[in-house]
Amino acid sequence: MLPGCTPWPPEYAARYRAAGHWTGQTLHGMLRARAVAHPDRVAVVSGDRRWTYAELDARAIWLAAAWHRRGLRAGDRVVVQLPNTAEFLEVIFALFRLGALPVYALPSHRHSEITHFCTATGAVGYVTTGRHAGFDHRLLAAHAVQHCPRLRHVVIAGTGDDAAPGGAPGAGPGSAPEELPFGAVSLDALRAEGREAGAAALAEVPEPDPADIAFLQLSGGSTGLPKFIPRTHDDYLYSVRASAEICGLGPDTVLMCVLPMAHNFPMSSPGFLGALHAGGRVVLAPRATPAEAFALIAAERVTITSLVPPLALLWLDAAEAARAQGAPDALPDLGSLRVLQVGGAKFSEQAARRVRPVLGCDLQQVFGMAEGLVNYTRLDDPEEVRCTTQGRPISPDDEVRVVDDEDRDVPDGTPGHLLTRGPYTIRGYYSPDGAADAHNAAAFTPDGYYRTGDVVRRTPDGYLVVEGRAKDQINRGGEKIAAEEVENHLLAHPDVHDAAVVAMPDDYLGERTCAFVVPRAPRDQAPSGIALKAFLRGRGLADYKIPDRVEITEAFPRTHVGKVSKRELRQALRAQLLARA
Ligand code: J2J
Repeated sequence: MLPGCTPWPPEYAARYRAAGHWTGQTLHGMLRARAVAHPDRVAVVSGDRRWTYAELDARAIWLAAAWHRRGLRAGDRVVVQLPNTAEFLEVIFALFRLGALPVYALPSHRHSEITHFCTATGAVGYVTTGRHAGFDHRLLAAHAVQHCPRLRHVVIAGTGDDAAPGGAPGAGPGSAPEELPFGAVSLDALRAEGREAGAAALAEVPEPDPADIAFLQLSGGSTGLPKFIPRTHDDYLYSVRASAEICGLGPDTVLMCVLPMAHNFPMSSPGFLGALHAGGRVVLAPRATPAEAFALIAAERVTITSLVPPLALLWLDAAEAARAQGAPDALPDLGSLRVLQVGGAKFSEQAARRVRPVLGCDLQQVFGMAEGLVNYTRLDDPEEVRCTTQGRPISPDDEVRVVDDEDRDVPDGTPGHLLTRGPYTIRGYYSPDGAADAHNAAAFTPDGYYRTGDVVRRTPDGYLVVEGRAKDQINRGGEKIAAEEVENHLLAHPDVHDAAVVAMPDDYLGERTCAFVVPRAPRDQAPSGIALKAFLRGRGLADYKIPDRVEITEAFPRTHVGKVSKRELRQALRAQLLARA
């Protein structure tokens, strides 16, 4: 196994194999099997492009061949930062074929995050795009090349104009020849190189070991910098296969990806991997607005999609508003949609109850985490269970404990900390040269349970209800923000003496971020909120991590052991918001 990763103890690995959970297939092996079984079926729809299974597999092989010729090897890490376009699939399956590891970055990440991903994982490659959502990612590539000396393979998928149909900048036929600085190569050129070399170039390259790490996923985190989650082919494919079954996927499935593909939820719960596993079709939505998403659902006859709660609310409101207009074309035909999955943050019961009447499909709540454990309400659960719980675990071998502050089990119905271990939950974060050892000692129990940081209540029939959170994190509409990461950036400001970042309630996003700041200088000379936000942007922090609100204060309330009392800060904030409302 990749050095720096914690394997399952051998007796557990043996058990998971004996139970048929771990089947010894790689992620690329899965695609290959489908491409052999039904080569001509459409695998992915991305703008006006439709790739069959055979085409997706062929493209992945070409890229793998080109990368291999250029020296990329099994175990190498490659940061992948691509929007929802077909190239995302092509790139990750090429890396899976080689046994090189994608490190999944979000399109919204900026140079602070990208540099950290590259250096902390020792990445030798970085794949990004041209212009996307008004931002030129080549700037990030240039910055990464300058600050990460190990980077040798920088690849740009397309050049610009993210308004182009298909959302794949410049990737279509007839795109202009590309001038790429800093030794980068375009994905198109790389693919062409591999195509010329042919699949034979990979003849001597073995498929990776299915028990080894397939990729590094980002942790939502609660401490300084994001941690990396190492997932094996075996464990991930189990969660994908079992999810596809729970969600009723089959060859007729048309699964639309609206959330960023790098997130664990749209990737594997059951996500695009689940749809490919089932031999279905993946439709990539470049944007999540109701107008665009509804039109795509109608045009492609989408059967299932997954959203975070704020997007689900937006869709519900838009559908209701369109119906209220009464015009026959105001709302596209959503009749093909069978299941709307909602997860990533708590979905209120009130909103949950609107899904069937407004969108005409079943709601499935999903409570998962990139570290492993995923819970689903089942499609045949009573309405009550689907609207009031966050589901139950995928696997009979998921071990779930709900405990008090001293790690003692609490009875069903009592809120407590959720601990879990099982056939697809990691035993440790990626810790090259011991970098995450201290964090691992805190985040896992000695007997291998992952401390999720979530506070849940278990119902007598084994369903989980999320009650809150014990980790120092803000869940901003499904995007996770580690308070300490933002605090550390604020502390780098010369005029900031101390900083504490907390969640504040928000009707739409569930939570937003508020930064309390103690300035060095007297209050009237303190930096403004606007200046502090600009400072954070300048440090290359992703936009979703920039605090929504900044409060300048003279001192922080303290707990009896002298720590900043975030609970009191949250209470004060709530009182302040109420007073202003
Ligand atoms: C409340 N909190 C939730 C829910 C996740 C499927 C679905 C989601 C994720 C995900 C995922 C929640 N209600 N329904 O990886 O495969 C919060 C919890 C959890 C954290 C994990 C998947 N669903 N959460 O959101 O790694 O706090 O994964 O521990 O991004 O999101 O975040 P993440």
